[in-house]
Amino acid sequence: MIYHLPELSYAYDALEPYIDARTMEIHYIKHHQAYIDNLNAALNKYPPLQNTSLAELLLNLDSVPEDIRSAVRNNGGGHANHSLFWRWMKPGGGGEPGGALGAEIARAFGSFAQCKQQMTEAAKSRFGSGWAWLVCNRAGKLEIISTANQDSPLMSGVEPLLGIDVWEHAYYLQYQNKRIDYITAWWNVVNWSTVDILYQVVR
Ligand code: MN3
Repeated sequence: MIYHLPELSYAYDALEPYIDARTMEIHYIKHHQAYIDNLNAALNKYPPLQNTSLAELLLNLDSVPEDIRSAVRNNGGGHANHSLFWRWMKPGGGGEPGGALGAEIARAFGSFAQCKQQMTEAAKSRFGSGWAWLVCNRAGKLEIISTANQDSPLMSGVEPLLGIDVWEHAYYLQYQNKRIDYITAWWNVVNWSTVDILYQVVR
């Protein structure tokens, strides 16, 4: 057992009415834990890989043994993505980023509203399961992208600054098929402090 469920810094019902308590509980305890269990099981077959950071494994999937490559990609990606996802939300979140991050968002997208609109569109139009991201790309520029399944931007050497999970397990109990309602609500719980911390590291 090398990877563990990170602590959640708020209660399951803390993000209501935007994210319901039952969804939070199942998402965290069942879905995230399953990614961790499957990742650990895969790495148990290759103990030396347990000393490699998850970011390194994801960036160099080609050098991961083929029989566990898909497991590492899906479950390692799932663990990396969800570990950040919980920190990207907080009760009383939302609003707009300030400081250097706010300035860079305005410079890159024209305005925060346009950045939010682009990310909302990426999240809405991601077919099937996946994520939409605000990332800092290899050229050091902010960009909106989306990925399928549990693929992480880290796989292409791109740093995720903010991500929204648009798998149905993230919203179906409360929003059913209305993904856009979930996305719209989610902006009210975004924890810009976490985004700012991540941006300080990559800028
Ligand atoms: Mn999820």
